[in-house]
Amino acid sequence: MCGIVGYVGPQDAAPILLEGLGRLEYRGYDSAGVALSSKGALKVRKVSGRVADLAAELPARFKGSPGIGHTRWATHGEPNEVNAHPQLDAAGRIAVVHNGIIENADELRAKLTADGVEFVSQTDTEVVAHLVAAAFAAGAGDLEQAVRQALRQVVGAYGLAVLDAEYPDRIVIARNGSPVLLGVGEKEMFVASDVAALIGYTRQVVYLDDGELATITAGGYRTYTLDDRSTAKSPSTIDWDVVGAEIGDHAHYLIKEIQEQPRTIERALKGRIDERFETAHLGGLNLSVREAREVKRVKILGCGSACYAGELGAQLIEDLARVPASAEAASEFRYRNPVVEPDTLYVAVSQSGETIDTLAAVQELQRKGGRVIGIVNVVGSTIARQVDGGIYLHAGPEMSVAATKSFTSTVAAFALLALHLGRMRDLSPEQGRRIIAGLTALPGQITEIIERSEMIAGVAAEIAQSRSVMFVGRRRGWPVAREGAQKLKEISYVHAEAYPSAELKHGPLALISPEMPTVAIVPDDDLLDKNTSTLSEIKARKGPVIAVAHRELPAELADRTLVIPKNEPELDPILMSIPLQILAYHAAVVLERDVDKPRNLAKSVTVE
Ligand code: HGA
Repeated sequence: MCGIVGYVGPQDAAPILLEGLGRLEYRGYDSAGVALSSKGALKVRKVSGRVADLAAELPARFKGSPGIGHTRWATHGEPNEVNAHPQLDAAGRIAVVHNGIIENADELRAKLTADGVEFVSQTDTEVVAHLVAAAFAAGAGDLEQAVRQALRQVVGAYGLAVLDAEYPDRIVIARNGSPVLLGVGEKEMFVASDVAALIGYTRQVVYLDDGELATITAGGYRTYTLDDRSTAKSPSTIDWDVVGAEIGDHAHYLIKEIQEQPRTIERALKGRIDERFETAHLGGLNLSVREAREVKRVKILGCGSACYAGELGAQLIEDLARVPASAEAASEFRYRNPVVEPDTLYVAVSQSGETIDTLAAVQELQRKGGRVIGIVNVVGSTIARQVDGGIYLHAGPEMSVAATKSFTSTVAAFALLALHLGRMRDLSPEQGRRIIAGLTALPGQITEIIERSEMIAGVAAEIAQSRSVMFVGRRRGWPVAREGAQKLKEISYVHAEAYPSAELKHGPLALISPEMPTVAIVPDDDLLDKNTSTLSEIKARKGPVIAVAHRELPAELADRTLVIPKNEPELDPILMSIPLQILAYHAAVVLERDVDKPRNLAKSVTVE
């Protein structure tokens, strides 16, 4: 969600801030703003709208350094220019950009108002600017002390950056629950809420931890805590595939990321297949063979597509390792006082590694002594650092809000984990070889599906005209159906529902009519007869059927079949989800939606 960028150094900050904010656009936002320090005063510009609108607003003389910038995804107060960040104190001396939510903002606002402060915005963020000013009024000796005093009164989540006209050499940054990191340059320093903003500037970053603050100046940085204890931190180098973040000649990031999947699956598998012992080698799990053998249960947590990928992961683990496994929405898990068992392995799934609900679930688990591993794409992200071990997807930056390559890579990572756990239990070498052969066949088969995009686009144009679409699947097809429905609704805004096929007649069959098409996942497996019965039931109610299947289905069962190549039954879901991504993409294009930045959504959900 919303983004923060900051710069201090010899260059003019504005172009750097605008470029950084542009790189964070994919996260979703509704307004943008920047503040610069110039000749002892602050210059501020904000717009309700896009970063390009902000750039167009800036006069040529809008120059200075240091500077801070923000893209806002409103939580408190409607998205408009006044509520956009930076938020200022009454004197216009202090500017604050903030991601997160100040939970006691009302209380603080009331207290400040009683002291005579007049608020101009409806945001929770504005209280921080006034609190910093109040700390100075109460005698704080420097900006760091004022920010620390202010934040000691704040309850809630924040990643924030503070600029003070009286301290034109620095920016003070703080983190509690919402990511911020520092970028280390040559005689210049950056701050960002997401490494994407720093592409092209530096690969040296310092991640702040919760409860930590930092001061950056052109000459370097210092990190410390709220009670001013120093926390020495050295930079790490980000492994960021710059090319991966560029849109190239694709119309949208989404289609680029769909088409990248042969390569991203290859990268997820690279160096992890052990042909000699027919198993997977996962160096980052930090789990000895003995510990892995003692795992009695696996519980997977994620939100949205990460949760659906987790449902497929649970089936893979049960199938291959015969260890009971289940997946649950992290956003629910964290609030239900879960029973945490020592012999359960918990797996947190998050593309960004910043999903606040998943992070909170991880922290709750660790507080109760649970062992958690992560399946994460963004290296060095908060969840990646918080967990006890894990598997990186290495899928490269996923810029489009809707998950595509991260979904399939997550399932591939689960297949490796399941193979690893399976081969140290009862999965035979022959079965291990079968799965390895299946995994290595995936990239070529994905390419074959992508080559059929034109036919899928034709079906998408029909689907786009529907008000509502049903997705059904059984067993492994069920999470595929859920993810397919999710993709369609999030990017095309066509209503979609997913049901386990056998549940249709327990209710939703009442919806089936010639106006409501059904997308059915129909793999050529032992449940084929059951699945074809479901199709007959739908066709008997004159519901149009689009099947995703291994061979063309007869007209009495399906109006259209999206034929995909056959892999191993356990791995088929990876292939079956790809035509559904392509279907959703083309439906969204036909409907002229903002494909990469669907309304109301954000890429990494860092607020509750
Ligand atoms: N609560 C602040 C910041 C919003 C945010 O973090 N969005 O992701 C506001 O509403 O301005």
